[in-house]
Amino acid sequence: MNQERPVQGSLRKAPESFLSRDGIRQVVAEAKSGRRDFIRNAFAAAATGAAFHGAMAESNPVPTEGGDPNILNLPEHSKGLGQGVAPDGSYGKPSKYESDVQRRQSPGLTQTTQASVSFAPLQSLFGIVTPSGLHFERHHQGWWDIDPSKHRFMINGMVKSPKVFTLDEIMRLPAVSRFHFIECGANTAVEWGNVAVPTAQYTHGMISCSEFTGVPLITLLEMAGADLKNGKFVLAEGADGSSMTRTIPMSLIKSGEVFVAYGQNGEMLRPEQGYPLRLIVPGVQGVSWVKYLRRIEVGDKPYATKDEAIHYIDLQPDGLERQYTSIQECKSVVTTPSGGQVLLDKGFYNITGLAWSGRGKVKKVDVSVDGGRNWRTARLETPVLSKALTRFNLDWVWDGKPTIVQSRAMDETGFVQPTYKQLRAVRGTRSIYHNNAIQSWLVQENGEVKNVQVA
Ligand SMILES: Nc1nc2c(c(=O)[nH]1)N[C@H]1C(S)=C(S)[C@@H](COP(=O)(O)O)O[C@H]1N2
Ligand SMILES: [Mo]
Repeated sequence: MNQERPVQGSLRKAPESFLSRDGIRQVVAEAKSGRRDFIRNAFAAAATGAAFHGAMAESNPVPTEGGDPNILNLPEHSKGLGQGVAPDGSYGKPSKYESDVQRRQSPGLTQTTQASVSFAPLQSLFGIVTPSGLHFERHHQGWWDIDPSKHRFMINGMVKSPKVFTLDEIMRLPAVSRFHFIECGANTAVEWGNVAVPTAQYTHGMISCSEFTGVPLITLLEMAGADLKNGKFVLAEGADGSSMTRTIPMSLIKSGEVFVAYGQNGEMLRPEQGYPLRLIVPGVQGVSWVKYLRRIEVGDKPYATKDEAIHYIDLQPDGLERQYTSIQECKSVVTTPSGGQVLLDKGFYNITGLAWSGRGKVKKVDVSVDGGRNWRTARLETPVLSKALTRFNLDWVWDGKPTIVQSRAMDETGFVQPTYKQLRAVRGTRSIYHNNAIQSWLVQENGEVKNVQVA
């Protein structure tokens, strides 16, 4: 009896091979030939009295006589000497067996010579922190690795004395470290038009969550003697060629939430994320988190820059545009099971996913496994932090029949994530930004999971 367990990792990885029809067929065929043995083994185990309860018994790996070589034979790594420490001066990397967990460009977007968006592999991640090397990227004019010794940060406008800081000067100041998500306003944009990109990476992968470290902007403004009474807005400007300039309301800065970060997950920011300085604007869409931050100007009105007047506006059903829509509303997505993954058999599965809100903490996540007719409340894993990703989990026994899996988040303000029907009733169909509708994954009878839209 062949005891090889096929397609390990099919649940969480949604490998790229799954994106082609042939790839999916091959994987499913392999899975099925494995599944027959698997079911036979389960029966054998039951007959010999192996103790498993209820649905768990059906889907748990069950060792039997006949023998899995991977348990019977002592592997090389249990017999010999392992490798020494990593080469001196080296930086650690993931296992080679995880090499398909990568940022990727979306098949739903036009491919350009200099790609400007890469998506984080949400379906392969655990917990709430995005590993820095898998953080999504959005560059309007390419990224740079800027020499920190030459980088300068200036505060001017309605201030007593304009001030220029070096990185060292900023790093001497009182620091904060906080976990926050950053979501591009265009995350999930292609789904407005009912373009079904295949995986959670492409539907929702323009979000990431890190522990950022830096100095509250209010501290720096006070040092420059900013007019905090008449100064109602600031302009944040980046040092790359995109002339990225965004208006941030002073109210957010006075709350102490906005900070100038140099740290990301315990080390310096990655170049792709704005090394050596970026603005952190919790809850607000990614575009306002200006990277390569070089200037803050204090002013008394919004600046209506190109990235506020022409881009990042939403065309409404009445023909008018919404402007300055900056908060990322409450949203969630199931990451397993999700598009491109394959369930190998009916039985027990841990449903897991991510929820977030730009207005505070996630209060509750409900999950439906019948296309939205019935909902069960998922477990929120701690920590549940304000304006950070929140992980949810829920027990599920799949009966092997086609079904639709969805999640619906609610935040501490009582806002409930809308269905597509509810969202389109308000926003129409011609928006690009701020799609926070409920995502639906169709689990087919053969175990393949597909992206579908439910009205
Ligand atoms: N200087 C600068 N800041 C920028 C951008 C940019 O192109 N240049 N892109 C913005 C956009 S649209 C988003 S969504 C986020 C992306 O951040 P990330 O690349 O770290 O994921 O950065 C924002 N800040
Ligand atoms: Mo963005």
